[in-house]
Amino acid sequence: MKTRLEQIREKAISQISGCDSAEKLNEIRVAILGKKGELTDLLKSMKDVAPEDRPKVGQMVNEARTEIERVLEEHKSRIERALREARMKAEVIDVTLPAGKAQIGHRHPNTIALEEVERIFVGMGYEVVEGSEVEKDYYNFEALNIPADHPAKDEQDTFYITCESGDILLRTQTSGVQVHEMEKGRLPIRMLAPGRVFRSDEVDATHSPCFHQIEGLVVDKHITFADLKGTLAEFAKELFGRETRVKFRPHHFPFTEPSAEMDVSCFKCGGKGCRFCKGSGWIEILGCGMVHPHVLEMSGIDPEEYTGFAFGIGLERIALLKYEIDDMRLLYENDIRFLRQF
Ligand code: 2NL
Repeated sequence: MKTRLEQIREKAISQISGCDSAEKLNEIRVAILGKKGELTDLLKSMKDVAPEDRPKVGQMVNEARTEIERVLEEHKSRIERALREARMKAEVIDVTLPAGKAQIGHRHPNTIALEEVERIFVGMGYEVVEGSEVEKDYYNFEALNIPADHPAKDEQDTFYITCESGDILLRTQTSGVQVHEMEKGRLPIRMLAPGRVFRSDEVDATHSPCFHQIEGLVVDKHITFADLKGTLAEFAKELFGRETRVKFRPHHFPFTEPSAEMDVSCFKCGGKGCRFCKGSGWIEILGCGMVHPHVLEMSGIDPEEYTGFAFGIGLERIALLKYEIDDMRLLYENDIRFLRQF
């Protein structure tokens, strides 16, 4: 029995020291110390030992067990230490390596143009107000004197949102923001309403189903068409250069009366006519007019006491013109190589 014990002990120690993984170490432990292990088997043969020798033999088995457990434990920590060291070696960070170049973004031409327009009007005392891109039919059309049979209301042109009431849409202009402002009844108003607008258009060089508009509104006592002309002429000079001249052509919008479109003298050729202005010397930049009395009235403002002017500018159009970009699609691709040029 003593010899057998000695054999088990020696075999165990040699197996353990030759082992290189925690899993194998556990297998060895089960094979020797487990329920069906060799040492456990040996204990079961105690019945064959003479009763007077049993305490001595029992002690020997226990000592062997304790030693094997100690060797197992020691070897386990050795394996763990080796693993940890190998991992640390692999993970070493070379702090002297040059840093990778971080890709930084760039402001979008739309953003640059918008901030420029906002700067000019804020300088004249206007407040910038942002509203909701989802609007009720009333605020987008009806309150603006756009009749129910107006072609703009056609489902071909406007994105309607399917819902029970059927009167929710994606705004086609930012005018709703100004209607909400007029309804609050805090007068006078001098405001700018920039934002995304939506129309059911196919994408091409000059169209997109989602683009940006900047609308302006002034409502006060004694506002005349002269105020509109002076304000927008000053805006054009600030945006395109002091030498810029403006020209107003009669136009029609349902929400203004009278209405006009404003052209600026071509900032490439100074008005002589070139490829940029298609030979005319003039470039169209916005639509404007005196707020229709009916529009004021619907929002609770007395048109006998108050008058106003309003205008709408296509932001993409300004960005394309100012930065001489010939295709609107470039503005939506966000290619950093393109954006970095402005
Ligand atoms: C254009 C024309 C325009 C307005 C927008 C407006 C808003 C209210 C009342 C009256 Cl609340 N008018 N907005 C007025 C004239 C023209 O936009 O061609 N935009 C790109």
